[in-house]
Amino acid sequence: MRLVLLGAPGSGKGTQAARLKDHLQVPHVSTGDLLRAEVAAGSKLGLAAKEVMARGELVSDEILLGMLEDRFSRPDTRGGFILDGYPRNLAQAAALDALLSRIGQPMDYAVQLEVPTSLLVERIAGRAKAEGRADDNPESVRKRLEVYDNQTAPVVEFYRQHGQLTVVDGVGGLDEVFNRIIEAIAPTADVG
Ligand code: B4P
Repeated sequence: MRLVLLGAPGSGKGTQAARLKDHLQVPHVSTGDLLRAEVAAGSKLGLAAKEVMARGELVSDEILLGMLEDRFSRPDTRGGFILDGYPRNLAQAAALDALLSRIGQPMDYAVQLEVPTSLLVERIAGRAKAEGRADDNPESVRKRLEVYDNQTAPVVEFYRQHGQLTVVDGVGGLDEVFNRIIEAIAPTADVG
């Protein structure tokens, strides 16, 4: 199963990807997590990404594609994956499509988690208190939501046009949303 989770910041992509990974027995590939690991390690890439992320802006497409190619070259993704955080603009969507065709692993599903903005802000504020992530402050959150509307929302149309999109209501408890996703991908959920 090859699945990409789409949705605004705070829509539950990372949260649901962690659960789907256990259920579908495929790795969770989160570009946010990969970038935060680079920042924590103090690598050259991490140094380049740190300030950009803290401001709530997008890290360069070039860095992201290189990181993703590297991740997909590891054997654990051969049986499928759950991608979270990528693509975030149309150029990334096209690059991903080309990469997956090249490695013979076309996407099965793009799942869009729909959550109203007021709830997104509330959830991220909750995480800010619990985890203190550098980009969860009000100014960066405002920027992240703006970037989502301007650059990432068109990606949803990209997958709709490719016949891969399924929209899921992301409002509700963690299990409730999880069960909706499983139902939406049910026809191939046992493919592995
Ligand atoms: P990400 O790490 O992808 O962060 P995010 O979009 O904010 O979503 P996340 O997955 O963490 O949160 P979730 O919705 O699960 O990106 C961070 C930054 O990295 C970007 O701003 C950018 O700078 C950079 N970046 C990453 N990918 C990039 C790319 N492709 N190109 C360029 N730059 C890139 O959860 C949020 C909160 O809601 C959590 O506290 C969770 O517990 C809570 N929650 C989730 N589901 C809930 C539910 N059903 N009910 C109640 N609370 C819930």
